[in-house]
Amino acid sequence: MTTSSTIFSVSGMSCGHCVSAVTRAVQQVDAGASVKVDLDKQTVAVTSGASTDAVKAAIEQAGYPVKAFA
Ligand SMILES: [Cu+2]
Repeated sequence: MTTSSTIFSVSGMSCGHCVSAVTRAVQQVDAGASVKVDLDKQTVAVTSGASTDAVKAAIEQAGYPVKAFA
């Protein structure tokens, strides 16, 4: 499986609960995903074999709108 790294700009993350909610959501798509949340920058850096669209959908379903990704 090829992995790629994507940085998502995500709205509404404010505390450790948000960090674990977003991390859990991404890891439901890919249990082996690396997820790094930066609350100051409001970004989520994901290294995963799952598609960008699938990860974006998972973050949004957890309740955090994705504004952009690159
Ligand atoms: Cu929170």
